[in-house]
Parts: sequence; structure tokens; C-alpha cells
Amino acid sequence: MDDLKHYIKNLANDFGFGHCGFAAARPLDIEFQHYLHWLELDFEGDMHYLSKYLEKRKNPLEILPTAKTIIVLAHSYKTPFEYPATSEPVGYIARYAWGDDYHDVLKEKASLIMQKLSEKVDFEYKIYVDTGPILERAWAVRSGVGWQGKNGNIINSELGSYIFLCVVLVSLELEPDIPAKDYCGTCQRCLLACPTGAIVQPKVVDARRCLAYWNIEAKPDVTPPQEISGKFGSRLFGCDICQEVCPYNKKNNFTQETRFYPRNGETALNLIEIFSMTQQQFSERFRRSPIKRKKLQGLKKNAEILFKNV
Ligand code: B12
Ligand code: SF4
Ligand code: SF4
Repeated sequence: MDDLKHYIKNLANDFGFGHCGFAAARPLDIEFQHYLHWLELDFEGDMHYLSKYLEKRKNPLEILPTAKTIIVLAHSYKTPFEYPATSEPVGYIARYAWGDDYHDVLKEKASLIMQKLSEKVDFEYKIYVDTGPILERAWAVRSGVGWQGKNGNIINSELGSYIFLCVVLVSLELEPDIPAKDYCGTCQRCLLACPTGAIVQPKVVDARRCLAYWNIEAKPDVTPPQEISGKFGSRLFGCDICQEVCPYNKKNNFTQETRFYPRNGETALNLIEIFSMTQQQFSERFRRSPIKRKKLQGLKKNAEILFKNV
């Protein structure tokens, strides 16, 4: 069993996953109670899909009845780039969206790992990269990948919090790792830095106040309340403020995965160029990028909000 675990960890490392953790495939308990409470408070806003398939979110065996272990893979998307110092009107893209869509990149890597493993042992599996009813952060904590920071993000002590998560349910019995210890201590930087007060208590984000909810998820015909839109600052797509201030993101440990590097070195977009962007230009520029789902109309709406605030 240890040999197999070692083999999987090595494979994960070869494919660029900086951490690979293991948890027993059992129903979540306290984490799920927290999740239900979060829904009761309507913190999910219009993301109604989050209140569906609750049994599956609680119990991975409802998804894969033969599951014995949950493997959690963490992949860094930290690159040596920063936002430009310019007097031009620009809007910042959150780091997770500088390059290719992580759903595709991680799913491809995890599938290759599972294929290799299948050559060694016979088993069933199911891969998720934000693609189903899985509480990915809860599993990341249980599997020892990282603790949930006060800003809600999973922090790995080596990689920081600029990491994507991939969860794989497997029918293999593998020794669980020790859940991650919380190292936030008395720090409160993220709580103090969030411009909208979206972190309502440590580890709990009210999505309806989070800029990332408004500038990524909101439909183009839905206008954010003035108290939120007035706080967009330079954040055009996504928001990293609560991670930028986190001391665990200060190390210069960059990912080798160039697909997460900013396209054309651009970490921000010129607002005037967005206003005149054609559909063809948008489709070409954001093919296989997370920004594609915002659609041109949505990106223009975000740019208008930023421009008004300049
Ligand atoms: C919906 C969603 C969002 C929403 C809501 C965010 C949120 N904080 O819930 C919006 C659109 C705002 C969003 C934003 C972002 N997201 Co997002 N998102 C998701 C998604 C699809 C579901 C998250 C979810 O279930 N939220 C509901 C809350 C309740 O669950 P939770 O975050 O796990 O929270 C736990 C705690 O709140 C805790 N809890 C609740 N109440 C209480 C009370 C107490 C006392 C305690 C101790 C704990 C506690 O229990 C919950 C369950 O375990 C996941 C993918 C997935 N399937 O899991 C990606 C995911 C969380 N997102 C991700 C990313 C990268 C982001 C952004 C960084 C993108 C950006 N730069 O703009 C921001 C970060 C914002 C933030 N500070 O959290 C990554 C995070 C990786 C990481 N290192 O943690 C994920 C895991 C996707 C992935 N596969 O990599 N996201
Ligand atoms: S992503 Fe931005 S708005 Fe959302 S909690 Fe973090 S700092 Fe606040
Ligand atoms: S900024 Fe401080 S409190 Fe917030 S997640 Fe990082 S270490 Fe934890």
C-alpha cells in the first residue's frame, strides 16, 4: 500500500503537482454542516447550483460507491509576473486567469496519472476539477494538502495559496495523510485588506460581497449594487487582494507550467481596447482562457464599471 502511495506521489510530482494528499472516502461531517449553514445564510447569491446534489457533496460514496480514498492534487499557478505600473486605464486579471483554463490543464494531467496507474493496478476512479458536487477545499484540508486560511483559500506551507485543486475518487485503499494544521495564527491581513468586507468571519466568504463573484460570475444584465461596484478598483476579472497580502505567498517558488503564464505577458487589459474589441478579437484572445466564459458583453460591462471609477 505504501509503495503504491509513493508511486502516485511521484507521478503527481512528475506532472507538476506540488502536493498530493490522501484522505479516507467517508462522508464529511462538520465541514458539511458549515456548508449548509453558509447556504442558509444565502451567501451563494445566484450560484444556485451550489445547493444542488447535497448528498453527493456530503458523501463521496454517493458519487462512486466503490471509493475508498480521496486523492487531492494541488498545482501551483504562481508565476514571476506582476501587474504593470502604468498611468493608462487598465483592469487587472486575477492570477488564476492569466493563462490557460485550469479545468482543462489539471484534468488532462490527472487523467494521464490515472492512466499510468491503471497499467499497474486495476481500479475505478472519478476526477473533479471544479467540475462537480465536491467540497474541494474540505478534502484539501482532510488530505493534508493545506489549511483553509482566514481568506477562505487553501494554503500549502510550501506552495502558498496560488494553487488549483483537483480531487480524484479512487477505489484503492491507501493510507490517509494527516489533516493540515492551521498556521494563520493571529494574522488578520486578509480580513483587513478585503475592500468589501466579504470575509464575514475567518474562513467564511459571503460571495454576494466578493468582487470575484461579481466580476466573474454575474451575468452581463445583472448590475452589482453601488456599494460593491464602487469598490472594484482595478479588478477587471477576479480578485486576489486577500491573497496578495498573505505572508504565505511571499516565497519566490514559481510553477514550471508555462500554460499558466500570462498570455503575451499581459496581466492587465487596457480598458479602451476592451471597449473597441470585436467578437472575433475576443474569441481569438481568450480561446481556452477562463475569461472566455465571461463573454465579450460581460467583459465590457466590467470595464465600464472600472472606467467610471477612474
Ligand atoms: C463557488 C466558488 C467560488 C465563489 C465563492 C467563493 C467561496 N469562498 O465560497 C466565488 C466566485 C466568489 C469564488 C472566488 C474565488 N475562487 Co472559487 N470556487 C468556488 C467553488 C466552485 C465552490 C466553493 C464552495 O463550495 N464555496 C462554499 C463555501 C462555504 O465552501 P468553502 O469555500 O469550501 O468553505 C468552507 C468554509 O467556509 C468552512 N466554513 C463555513 N462556515 C464556517 C464556520 C466556521 C466557524 C468554520 C471554522 C469554517 C466554516 O466550511 C466550508 C466547507 O468546508 C470551488 C470549487 C469546488 N467545487 O469546491 C472554487 C474554488 C474554491 N475557487 C478557487 C479560486 C482560485 C478562486 C479565487 C481565488 C479566484 C479569483 N482570484 O478571483 C477566488 C477566491 C475568493 C475567496 N476568498 O474565497 C479555487 C481555490 C483554490 C484554493 N487555493 O483554495 C477552487 C477550489 C477551484 C479549484 N479547483 O482550484 N469561487
Ligand atoms: S477575493 Fe477580493 S473581494 Fe473576495 S474576499 Fe478576497 S479580497 Fe475580498
Ligand atoms: S493573510 Fe494571514 S490570516 Fe489571511 S490567510 Fe494569510 S496568513 Fe491567514
